[in-house]
Amino acid sequence: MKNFLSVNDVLPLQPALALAREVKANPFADGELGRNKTLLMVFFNASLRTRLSTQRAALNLGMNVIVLDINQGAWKLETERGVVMDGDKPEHILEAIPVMGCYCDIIGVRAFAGLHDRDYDYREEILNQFVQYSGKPVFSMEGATRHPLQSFADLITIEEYKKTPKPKVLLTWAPHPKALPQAVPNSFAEWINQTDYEFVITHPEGYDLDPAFVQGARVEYDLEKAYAGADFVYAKNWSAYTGEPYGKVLHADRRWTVDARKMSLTNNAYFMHCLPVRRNMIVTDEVIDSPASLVIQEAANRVVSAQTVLREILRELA
Ligand code: AN0
Ligand code: CP
Repeated sequence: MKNFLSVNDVLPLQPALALAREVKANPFADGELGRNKTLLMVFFNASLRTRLSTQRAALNLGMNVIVLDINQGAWKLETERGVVMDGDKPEHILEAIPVMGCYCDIIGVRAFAGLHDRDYDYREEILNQFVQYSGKPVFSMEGATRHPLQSFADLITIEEYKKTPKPKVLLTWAPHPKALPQAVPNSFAEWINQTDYEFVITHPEGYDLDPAFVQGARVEYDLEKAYAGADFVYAKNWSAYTGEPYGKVLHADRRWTVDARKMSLTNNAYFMHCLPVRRNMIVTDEVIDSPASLVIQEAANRVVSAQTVLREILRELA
């Protein structure tokens, strides 16, 4: 694997899931693979899980790790081309990226959608410039439009807990007070669309996702029908993608909060969320505190997805 930016970099899925099982069963088997190799993790945005799990994965592989938080202690970076740099940003990404590439063997990048300009976000400008100018393999730690390490961990978790070969997986929008990117639901849809599960997406009118990610999935606006018989309920908030205004909160209707009543319509479904989660907005305490909740197991599997990806990139470097 050269870069890891979307599900397309790990297809076909079954062998990738088998590798993940191997990594999980024997996390220290490749403790020499990363010797004298350095991972640089670059964060344009905050993180708890991605930061710790990816670092842990690299340590399991014997790598050295450097972490750079762009907004804490680094120069502010200009990302637009052709601008007169007379503002508050002293360095351009065009120098900063190749310089970062000089100090490491693999680069992980977190650069969320700005949610101001849909075309700019959906071009994945920042991640793609790292691919183009760093000279090193690059993996996404959540870009503007996808969060593939999360989706890979989600799929590993569903595979571990599914009780039938083709479970019904429901992706539901849920309310949140602030505008959030579409990266997690886009990516989740993109990965689940590669499986033979029954996949249903539900959201209020106006919150449609990019059809490129929804593909053939059934979109169900009726909550009762959407939840009926589900084996997994995957909740996430996202801001508006279609129409105007892009990247805005249209409403935060708490009828969409995942609660025990809706969960009772399911086939004893497990509850999933990538975290961080706002309790009693996205999901009630009762549901997230119940044995049906897999949120901690999902987070634990972030080490597995990151280690599987790093291992495959390191193998190609060796
Ligand atoms: C981010 C998002 O919704 O994309 C990160 C999730 C992993 N969430 C928040 O900013 C709360
Ligand atoms: N799920 C996830 O990526 O969490 P962080 O934003 O804390 O890394």
